[in-house]
Amino acid sequence: MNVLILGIDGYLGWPLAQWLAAGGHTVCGVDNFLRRKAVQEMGSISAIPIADWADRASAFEACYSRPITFYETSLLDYERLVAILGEMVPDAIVHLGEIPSAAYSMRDAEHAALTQHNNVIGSLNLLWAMRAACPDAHLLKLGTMGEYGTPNIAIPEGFFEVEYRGRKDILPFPRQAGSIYHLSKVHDSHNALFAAKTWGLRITDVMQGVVYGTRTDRTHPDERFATRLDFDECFGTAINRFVCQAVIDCPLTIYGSGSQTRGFLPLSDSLRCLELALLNPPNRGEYRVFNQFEYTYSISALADVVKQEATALGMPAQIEHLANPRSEREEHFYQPDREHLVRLGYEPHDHLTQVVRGMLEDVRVHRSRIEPYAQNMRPSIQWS
Ligand code: USQ
Repeated sequence: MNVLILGIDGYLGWPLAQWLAAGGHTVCGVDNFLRRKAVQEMGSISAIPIADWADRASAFEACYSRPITFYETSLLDYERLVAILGEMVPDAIVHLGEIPSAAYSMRDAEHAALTQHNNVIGSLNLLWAMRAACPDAHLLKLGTMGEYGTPNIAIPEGFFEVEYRGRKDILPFPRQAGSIYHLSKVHDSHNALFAAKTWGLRITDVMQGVVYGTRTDRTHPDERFATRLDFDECFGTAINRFVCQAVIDCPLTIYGSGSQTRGFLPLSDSLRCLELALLNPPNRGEYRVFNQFEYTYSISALADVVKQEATALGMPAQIEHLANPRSEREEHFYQPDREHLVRLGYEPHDHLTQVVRGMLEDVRVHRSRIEPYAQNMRPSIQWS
């Protein structure tokens, strides 16, 4: 399969390129290096050193005996996007090319507008470009579990049956996003559903939980294949931050009570599920939604696992409850479905302890690299 990865230089994009190449697929990619620039803007770095694109591309060519076609462009450049799709004629496009941070989008008006403009208009351009250049391709687009928020009922996969005033229908499940970033994903989902219905595009919208991890089952040992691991308050996610905090002996920063619960999944599972979705494309005109996570955990439970594993490795970690900088429910019901990927062959196993231990081992060799950035562990962006 010929797969175009948008956002190929990112946390998920780079290991996905390796995963798919190792699985025999042809991979090409687009990126504008916005993630590298945004982490720099936060005054931070990746805990694990990452190679620049030229080195990544030469490592890829040496390992898989074929070059990787790459275009440096933003999805905001519509004409360029149409030209790339026309040239590549991909069987599938994996869309990871968005700003992924809730906190970044809540910094100020400028970052809120930047996030929504980049994400919503970039994705809208992609839908129009696919219509023009490759209407038969499968769009595998990364949404987020955070689109649903935390309703007081179970969360289905995208759609649910409603009975209202004596009539029934199957309707999109309400989206109640908790940040300007998560709202950008909601807007994307609406546009994608419209494009499938109106232009006959085939689209899978993956509502992904929080991904954690440093390696995958298919990560090549050459360090140029390493993916980034962020720990700053915007681009570091909960477990990734906790691991980096434990390594530099900084208290694990639980926001509020830590009872807030989310779906989490290791990096390997994320990529395995994306490949499963690619191998089982939807029909023309079909817009389907997959909820994607391994298990749900409270933030406190995750911090306890990181603390326990770090202590076992000789890094006695402390936990600190900070005033929650976010507006989010801490005590809430949370019961999302995730059957669609299981039906395609995904087998969730509880890998949390094992993966956290591997992360601690991978990160601790970079302790002195992270230490000068310890101030990035404390949150400063207030939601309200
Ligand atoms: N949290 C802490 N301490 C921290 C960091 C986070 O307690 O140091 C808490 C937050 O308050 C929140 C939970 O952990 O309740 C998750 O926060 P997060 O920063 O790990 O993840 P989030 O902001 O939700 O966003 C991340 C990715 C985003 C993806 C989303 C999936 O950045 O791209 O869409 O996870 S989900 O959370 O399912 O919406």
